[in-house]
Amino acid sequence: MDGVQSGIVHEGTGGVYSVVLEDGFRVEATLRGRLKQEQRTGNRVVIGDRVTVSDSGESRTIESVEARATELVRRGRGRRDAKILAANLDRVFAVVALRAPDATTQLIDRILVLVESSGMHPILVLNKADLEGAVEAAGRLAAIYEGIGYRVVTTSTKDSTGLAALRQEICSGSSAFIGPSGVGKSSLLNAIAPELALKTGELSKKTGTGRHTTVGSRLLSLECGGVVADTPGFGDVGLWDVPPDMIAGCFPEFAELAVDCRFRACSHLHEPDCSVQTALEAGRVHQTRYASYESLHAEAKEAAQR
Ligand SMILES: Nc1nc2c(ncn2[C@@H]2O[C@H](COP(=O)(O)OP(=O)(O)OP(=O)(O)O)[C@@H](O)[C@H]2O)c(=O)[nH]1
Ligand SMILES: [Mg+2]
Ligand SMILES: [Zn+2]
Repeated sequence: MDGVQSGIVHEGTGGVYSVVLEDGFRVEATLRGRLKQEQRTGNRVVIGDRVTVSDSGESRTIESVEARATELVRRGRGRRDAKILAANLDRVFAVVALRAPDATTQLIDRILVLVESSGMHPILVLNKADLEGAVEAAGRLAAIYEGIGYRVVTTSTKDSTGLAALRQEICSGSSAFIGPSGVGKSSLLNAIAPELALKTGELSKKTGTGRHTTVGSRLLSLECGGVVADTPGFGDVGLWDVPPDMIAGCFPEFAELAVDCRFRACSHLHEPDCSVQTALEAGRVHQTRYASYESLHAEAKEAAQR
């Protein structure tokens, strides 16, 4: 059976890629030599990539990779560490837990910036709304983030809060769930689409954090339509190699104000006539957001000097 078909990469481990072809069949394929070369230079084939696959009858080979519409990038320490988590996503859900482990605005801002630095606007999911004190925390956080323009969905896999709203959003196009370990990313996907039967894990008794139950990102086909990536929780959400002057652009409410700063390249840290600082003093920019900006900017600057 000869011929070339296009498809989407759903999984890739140890040099073997699982590709769902246009006709719905799932096949395993390896990379054409030329692509392997690119792989080594960092331009890796990732989940969500649209590829063409040839079939020799005995084996299947990925022949080409289409240009990506979007790339979700997690930058590491040093530019070479930049890791593309997924390609061609329509939307990203930044998932945190209101309790166990408690989300802080610092953590949320870091995750939002990670997605914004890839040019996408995440949807914020506040999970574990059933736990004590969680509803109050959800109200506080929703006020901040909805005020900036983010869509916020409060959920619980235990009492089904928000699941219908979430289901509606992931049943078309392609989505990814990202966030720390133990916040309930896999549990949420199981609650929305029980056919997935994903592995979920208890929290560590000692630290109250997740145990990194999900290993490796996979794109999953949902019965309701749409594909979704369940990703491993990241423990350390710091030190991405985003150029320092790109950080302000990852805070949508700053970008809007920045046009009125006296200097075009204003860092919003110490310049005179800075409209972000003016808005901060007037209470129109949240102190927690500004604090996150300061620390992420400092981190990015430090990383750039290394
Ligand atoms: N109380 C409560 N617990 C939840 C909720 N959702 C998930 N959990 C619990 O949180 C723990 C971690 O859930 P997982 O779904 O494995 O978390 P994860 O984000 O996929 O974690 P990693 O795969 O390690 O990144 C499990 O013990 C779940 O039962 C929720 O809405 N409420
Ligand atoms: Mg998981
Ligand atoms: Zn400014």
